[in-house]
Amino acid sequence: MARKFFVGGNWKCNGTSEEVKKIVSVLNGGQVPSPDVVEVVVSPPFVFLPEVKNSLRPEFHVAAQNCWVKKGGAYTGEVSAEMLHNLGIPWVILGHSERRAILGETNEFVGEKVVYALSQGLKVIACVGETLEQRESGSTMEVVAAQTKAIAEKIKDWSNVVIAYEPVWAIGTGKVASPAQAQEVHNELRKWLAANVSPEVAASTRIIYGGSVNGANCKELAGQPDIDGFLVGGASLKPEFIDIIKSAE
Ligand code: G2H
Repeated sequence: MARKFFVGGNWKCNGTSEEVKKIVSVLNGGQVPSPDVVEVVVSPPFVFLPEVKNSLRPEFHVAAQNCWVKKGGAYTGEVSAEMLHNLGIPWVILGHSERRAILGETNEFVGEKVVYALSQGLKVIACVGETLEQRESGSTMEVVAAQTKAIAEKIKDWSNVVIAYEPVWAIGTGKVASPAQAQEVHNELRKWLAANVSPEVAASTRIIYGGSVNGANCKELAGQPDIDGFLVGGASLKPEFIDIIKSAE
């Protein structure tokens, strides 16, 4: 089954309203492949979501960078999946390694968040990935499989899930995984899905790569058979994000 190329821009905790306007204007003015070829989703901080959603070209969509694990209520500082759905925000990024590492989000907690967000009608970009220490000790696939299993054992329908493989050692470090390194994990992950979920889900689920993707390295990564797109951090704040979207062709 053909998997449509997916390019996500994770703005993380960056931007002022002036900067946001500039980024949106670059995105709106960029010549990019048609939405039949590439799905583009940008993820500003919560406070800018409505503004970006309302000013962005209609074929690009927005994602939140997180949401609460269950129904809203007395959870100070949190934003619920229902609120995002109510505002017409279609996507949410869950399980980013910065949240796993800094805020202590466990595999189980991320799995619960994915289930709840899907149940509220959101589509999910679920992040997985190993640390340098885990890679060097040879446990990359074990770590990635455990992170994916915590989601897989709780959901049945994968049609609204994109998996983002983001090796922690490549995030924001300028040290991108080589196309062969990324392809190897994407392929293993797809085999894991085939064996543990179903061959259909393995064939149809998009597995995108994240970690120091930029305008110069995206084309070769995009050429790998199991790399179905990117989750881009730093470079998604710059005009080169347009070149990354173009790597879909
Ligand atoms: C990985 C990525 C975006 P960057 O976190 O999710 O960020 O491209 O800056 O490494």
